[in-house]
Amino acid sequence: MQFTTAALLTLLGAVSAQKVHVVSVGSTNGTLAFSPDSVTADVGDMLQFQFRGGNHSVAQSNFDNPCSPIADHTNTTGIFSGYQPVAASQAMGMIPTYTVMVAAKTPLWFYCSQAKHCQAGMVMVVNENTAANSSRSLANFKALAKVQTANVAPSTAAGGSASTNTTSGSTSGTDSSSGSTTSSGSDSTTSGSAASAASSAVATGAATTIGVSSSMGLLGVVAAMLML
Ligand SMILES: [Cu+2]
Repeated sequence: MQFTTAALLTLLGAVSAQKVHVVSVGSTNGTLAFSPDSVTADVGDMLQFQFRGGNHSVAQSNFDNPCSPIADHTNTTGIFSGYQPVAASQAMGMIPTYTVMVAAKTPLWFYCSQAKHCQAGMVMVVNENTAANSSRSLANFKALAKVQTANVAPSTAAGGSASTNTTSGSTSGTDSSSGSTTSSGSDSTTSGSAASAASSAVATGAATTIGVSSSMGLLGVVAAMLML
């Protein structure tokens, strides 16, 4: 028991600076939105997308080409969660999650590639920086998304792969923490793919620090299931 506690404290201490920002994707009553749709994250922080209803995805675009994979317009591969049908997981008492690590302070633009969800406003930004460029706001991104004729999904297997880490944490209070997640890393510039759904995690709620080790690239990726 004492050994277990000491080991846990060591683990938590090692990652205490890393925050996890939880973003809900969709909802049980069909909302076409990311919530929150604007996140400020530091380098090394994690974004955990929790799929709450429907069948959505998280894909990366650039500002100028909403609803279209960033790889179609730049040399960046971008992230893509694939489609995450929540009902299939609910039967097991779990929800899908998709976690990426932020490795740059520059703005990151995301959209849902399902149907016309992007046009409907299912988009978000990480590290919006209107101080650097006032026109590159989330509001303008939404307006631009609204008039796109197509909503294009990235091809599924984007990015490279790296080592697999398994980490674990514990639950306390209303904070969330992960049970065990399997992560697949990524290559250099903003890439990675969610390979497989992995095992359990516990609890819901606010962003917190959890024991996610990372020898990942610019945007490392973790695919996991979260218990309801
Ligand atoms: Cu969607």
